[in-house]
This record gives sequence, structure tokens and C-alpha cells, in this order.
Amino acid sequence: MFKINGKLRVLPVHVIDPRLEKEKAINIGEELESLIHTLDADIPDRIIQKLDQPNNATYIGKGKIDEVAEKVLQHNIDVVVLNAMVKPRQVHALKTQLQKVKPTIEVWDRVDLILQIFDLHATTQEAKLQIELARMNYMGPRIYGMGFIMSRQGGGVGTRGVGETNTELMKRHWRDQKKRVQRQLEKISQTREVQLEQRKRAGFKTVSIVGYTNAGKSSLFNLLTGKHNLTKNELFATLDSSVGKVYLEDLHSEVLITDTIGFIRDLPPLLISAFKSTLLESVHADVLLHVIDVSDPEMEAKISVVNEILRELGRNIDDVIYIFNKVDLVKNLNEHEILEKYARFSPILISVKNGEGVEGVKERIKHRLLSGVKG
Ligand SMILES: Nc1nc2c(ncn2[C@@H]2O[C@H](COP(=O)(O)OP(=O)(O)OP(=O)(O)O)[C@@H](O)[C@H]2O)c(=O)[nH]1
Ligand SMILES: [Mg+2]
Repeated sequence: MFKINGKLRVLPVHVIDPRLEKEKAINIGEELESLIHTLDADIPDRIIQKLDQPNNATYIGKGKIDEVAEKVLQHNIDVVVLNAMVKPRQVHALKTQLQKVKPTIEVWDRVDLILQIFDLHATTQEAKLQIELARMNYMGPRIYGMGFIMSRQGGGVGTRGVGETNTELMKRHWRDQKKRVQRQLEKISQTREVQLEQRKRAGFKTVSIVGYTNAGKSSLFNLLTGKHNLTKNELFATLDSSVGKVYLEDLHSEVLITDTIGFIRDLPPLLISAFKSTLLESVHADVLLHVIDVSDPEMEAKISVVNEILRELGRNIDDVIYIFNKVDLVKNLNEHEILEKYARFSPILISVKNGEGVEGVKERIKHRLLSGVKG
């Protein structure tokens, strides 16, 4: 879905729950637009829709659809993005409506958008397969939904059976394809497990960096390992896990450290399940570093999102170390308050940018490995 000439023109539709605090709504809206910018797309305009109750058929109501259609024409929009997780049949119905004014229009919900970004950023075969699986999981019900429409449109008694057969065929094809991808993924993950076993047997301890997307995980990884993973002021710059080594002087040994995909709110469970084998491997490391952007107004909510995902992956969060990064961006930061509030997570304040506090990270890792308790 990328334009060969010129940039993709995207119209975000900010669907806002009227019960949400204004500031929160703005932050969530900004996050959506950051995601869109990650695709190097233009956002010539935006639509805001307060929505108590989504329209059952098309998600947004008739009046809003007219407004969207008007903007689509006015700005020659390629893609309309709904800032919500929307039922596939509603996306499809909305797209059908908008195609009346522009036949090539695409409609994505938040998950489609994230999948597009993943597609663009994945480099390893494993990440590509994981995304393919996620997409299949997501498209599954959509294919079913479209089949449903077809069989309904068939209408008369004589054609109903044909529609149903098509749906069955599509479902079977979808299941077969899914199995194929799953098998390929299993092979890769087995290879990785063997490597991991070998490293463990060689006595290497493991450290993992997790956190919300754009918190500075790869920046910290690079600083600790001397590697050059891509760091960018962009969401989901990293999609592939990578492993490096850090030498801890006092331990006279190296530990293995992993950088991996960032988390985001409403990360659909199907995405987590597609990335599960890599995520599981990293969250079950001996030491888990949770990198947090201390300059982010949504910091607390994002900490909760990360903790929730860790729990879903079966990781006990009691022994996680909180690393509050980007202290250089906050004037008059109340360090004491943060250290006190998060005391049970061995918090540390750092700036990867100017190096402040970074030595302390190694200290924390070392302490945790030596004592096996909170450092
Ligand atoms: N000012 C400031 N910027 C930082 C600091 N650490 C990282 N950044 C910037 O924050 C942005 C995101 O950094 P990354 O290291 O790519 O973040 P990440 O957590 O790996 O992000 P994803 O892989 O996209 O999930 C980059 O533009 C970094 O240069 C810091 O201490 N201070
Ligand atoms: Mg990264």
C-alpha cells in the first residue's frame, strides 16, 4: 500500500470517548499521528468524532461519513485511519461507502495501521513471518465477514448454498496457510531455543530490555553493548530482537542483553501471540530492565500498559528494574518523588543522551545477578 510517486495521504479519524479527559484524548490522538508519520505519510487534515456508541454498521455515523467523504475528495486522500479497534465488517462497510466517492480508497483501523508499520520495519525472516501470521489472524474474521455478505447477497434459496461453500473454502484456505506459517515459525524458534540453551550452558546470564515504544530501549542497548541498532524518534523502530554482550567488571564476565520490539496501548492480543516466542524468550531473562520515558505526560499509563503485557506473557513483574530515561528533557524533575513512588522496582534515573546515570544501570544488573534479589 505504498505510493511509488509521492507520499501516502492519510486522513486520521480521531474517535473520542466523551468520558475521556481532554488531555488524555489529545495524547492518544498524537500517538496515532506519530504512528502515521512512521509511514512517511502526509496528514493534510483530520476529523474528530465524539462517539458514545459506535454505529453498528459503519462504526461512524452517516453524517460523519459524509464529512469524511468530502475531505477524501478535497485532499485526494489514499487512506482513512480510524483511531480504534474496529470490527472488520464495519471497516468493510465504511470502505464500501467511501468507495462511492473514491474507488481506490483504503480504510484501516488502528491494528491495520500497526501491521503496516510492522511490515515496513521488519527485516528478518522471523519478524516477517510473525507479521504474516498476525495479519492472517486479523484477516481471518474479515474473510469470514465478507463471505457472510456474499452468501447473504446470494439471496435466493438456490444460491445460498454456493455462498456458504465459498465461505467454507476461504476458511479452509486460511487455516492451511496459517498452519504453513506457524510451522515455519516453529522451525526458526527451535533453532533459536537451541542457541539459547547453548549460551545458558556456557554460563551466560541474560538481561532483557523492554518498554513502551520510543522509550529509548535501543539507545540504551547500543550504549551498553557498543552496537549500532537503529534508534529513531519513531514508533516501532525496532521489530527484530537482537542480542549483544555487556562486560561487567566486578563479575569478570559477560552477560547477554536483548533489545526487542516495543509495546503500545491496545496492542492486539493477536500481535502478541504472533510475536510470542521472541517475546517470551526476552521477558524470561534473568534480569528485566523496563525503560520508561520520564518526559512523557502519559508515563504512568504507559508503565501500566507494559506491565499488563508482561503479565499476559506470564512474567512476574515484582523483580523488574525501572529505568527512567530522558531525564535531560525534563526541567525541574522531581527525582525524589519518582524514586519514592516506584521504590519497589529499584528505580534509576538516566539519560542515554548525555550519559547521566548509565553506569548505575550496570550496577543494578550486577547487583541483581549477584544477589538474586532486588538491587
Ligand atoms: N533527549 C533524549 N532523547 C533520547 C534519550 N534516549 C533516547 N532518546 C531518543 O528517543 C528516540 C527513541 O529512541 P529508541 O532508542 O529508538 O527507542 P526504542 O525504545 O528502541 O523505540 P522502538 O524500537 O521504536 O520501540 C530516539 O530519537 C532517541 O534518540 C535520552 O536520554 N534523551
Ligand atoms: Mg528500538
